[in-house]
Amino acid sequence: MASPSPSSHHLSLLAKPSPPPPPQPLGLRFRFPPNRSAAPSLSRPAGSRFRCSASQTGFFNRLGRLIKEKAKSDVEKIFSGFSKTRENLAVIDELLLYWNLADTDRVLDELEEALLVADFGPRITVRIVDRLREDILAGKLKSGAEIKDTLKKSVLELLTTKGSKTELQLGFRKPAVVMIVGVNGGGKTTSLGKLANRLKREGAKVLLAAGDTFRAAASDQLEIWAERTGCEIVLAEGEKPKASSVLSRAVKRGKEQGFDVVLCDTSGRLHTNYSLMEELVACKKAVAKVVPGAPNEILLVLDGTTGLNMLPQAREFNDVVGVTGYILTKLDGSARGGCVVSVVDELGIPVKFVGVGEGVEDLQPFDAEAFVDAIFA
Ligand SMILES: Nc1nc2c(ncn2[C@@H]2O[C@H](COP(=O)(O)OP(=O)(O)OP(=O)(O)O)[C@@H](O)[C@H]2O)c(=O)[nH]1
Ligand SMILES: [Mg+2]
Repeated sequence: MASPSPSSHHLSLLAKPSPPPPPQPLGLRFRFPPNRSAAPSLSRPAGSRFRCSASQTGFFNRLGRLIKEKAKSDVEKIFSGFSKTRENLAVIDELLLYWNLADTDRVLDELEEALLVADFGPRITVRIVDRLREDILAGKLKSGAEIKDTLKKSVLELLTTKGSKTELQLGFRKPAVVMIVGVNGGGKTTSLGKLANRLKREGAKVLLAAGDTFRAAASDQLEIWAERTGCEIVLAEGEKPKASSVLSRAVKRGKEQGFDVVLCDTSGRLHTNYSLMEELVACKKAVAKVVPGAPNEILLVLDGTTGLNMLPQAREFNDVVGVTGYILTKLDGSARGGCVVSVVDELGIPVKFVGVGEGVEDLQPFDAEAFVDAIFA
């Protein structure tokens, strides 16, 4: 994990107006040296080029933060992405508008149902409703508006106590390696492409690795994303290529050619298929051999339309490979946005991105506050 580096130089790069930064000492510059894309030199002593330096730590911290910061300015996008969940939960406003103490049981029953329909899951729903009931009976909440406020606070608390580290953690060694895993058709390749787009836009040099060696069309799909985002790509070679070899080759190239981030696609697999899950462990080991500490992130893609079915997937993938964050996709088409909360609560793993459409811009860094505002508008 990246250790925090001096904050002054980070702050100057966030999207806030600020005076021009003072000249910085060489070791704290953000840009990599101009020769970073130079051809690999095999004679270079191992480790001399990729050792941890303040500039790399700074770059990756900045990248993670910058992307996260953007989430706050993208609230409108998140709002439109969650429109179905919001419509679904709008019934809560109607309920609370005419709330009075004598009506508490009926209102809380209906509120409970609305949360369950939105896939908050039974455990969380009961916890939220019980807390509201206690506060109402204790006389702490005296109006519908106060009840709604406490409801929002409870959801925010659930998200921030267990899944607060929503920034990408890219470590301090070049290249940072991100593996994208998940079941078939969840949106791995699409999310990888969108993520490449974001990272590239922030100035990172990104390499894509076509680690889905299972489906013939998978590398074509990733090649289209490489073209669309202007990123280079490492493809599988030979007959029956092994995913771990492709990823290992990609990370080696990333290391030799000064890439900042290598994004690794993988085949979709059922979390119940033991041998396919083991293949992921092999992939993980293969990249760690090339860059110690890699992969920095293992992002599990979960399809928002599957609702609570995603919970066993999350548990299994986490047990086998250790998931560092979720990407929740297809929340644009789903009225089940509450699953964001249940999946964070279940394993204490943060949601890092949400997919709210099929376009290149439709991957939003997750921001708990914006999310709560979006679903309980
Ligand atoms: N509406 C919507 N569609 C999405 C989103 N993310 C992905 N999709 C669509 O979901 C479908 C599957 O996406 P892929 O990226 O190919 O999924 P995958 O997990 O890589 O699939 P496999 O490699 O076959 O396991 C595609 O049609 C995508 O356009 C999203 O956030 N919203
Ligand atoms: Mg794919």
